[in-house]
Amino acid sequence: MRVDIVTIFPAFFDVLDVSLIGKARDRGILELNVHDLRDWTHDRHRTVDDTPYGGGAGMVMKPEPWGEVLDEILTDDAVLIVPSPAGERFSQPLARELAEEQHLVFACGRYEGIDQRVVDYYSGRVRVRLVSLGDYVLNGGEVAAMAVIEAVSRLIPGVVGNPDSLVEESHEGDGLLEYPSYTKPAFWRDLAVPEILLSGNHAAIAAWRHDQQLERTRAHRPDLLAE
Ligand code: 6GU
Repeated sequence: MRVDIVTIFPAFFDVLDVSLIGKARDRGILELNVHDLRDWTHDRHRTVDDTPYGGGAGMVMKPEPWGEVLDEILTDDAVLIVPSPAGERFSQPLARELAEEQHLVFACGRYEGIDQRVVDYYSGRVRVRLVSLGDYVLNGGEVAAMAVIEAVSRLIPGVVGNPDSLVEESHEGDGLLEYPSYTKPAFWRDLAVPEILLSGNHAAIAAWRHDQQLERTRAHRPDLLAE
């Protein structure tokens, strides 16, 4: 998969050199390019924003630099992802959908967003998705893009070492939250590992884990049970 990110803060994405994503890049499974939007400006101050038509607080990102960089980067088969609190909610099903794509382009806006005509223009040329992480406000699209990139790239075959670790997770399979996990030592600070996990009774362990999933989901995410 090819991923391009356009941002005025390229340094946000330095961390994509490490961990599983870094390894996937080294192994050629993932091609990741970060572009500084200011490289597509032409004025002395490398201006990317201006005041909003109609008035109001904050600044809006100008369309021209976006047009220049996206004309250069977008391929016909690309999906343009615009992180925005006004977008559809990001989810595991959307991550699975995006993991099938050949080319993702992230347009990370700052301030009060990007001039709407950028989305309108490219909607006529490629598939465009406005994507939100959830119902809270971030300063810009960078952290959201990072979350989407991590959720998507770990679903690409070969990125996560053991594919079994992808199926028993929260938001996969049965739609319940994950059960709690324990490892050695059997006692830590007077806290014991639940005895059932030491029993060797695999059916009883599976039943206990399912019970824990239900209890956790009821406590933290009753909305998932209603579905
Ligand atoms: Cl994608 N962007 C911003 N600025 N804030 C958000 C978000 C995105 N998702 C949740 N909050």
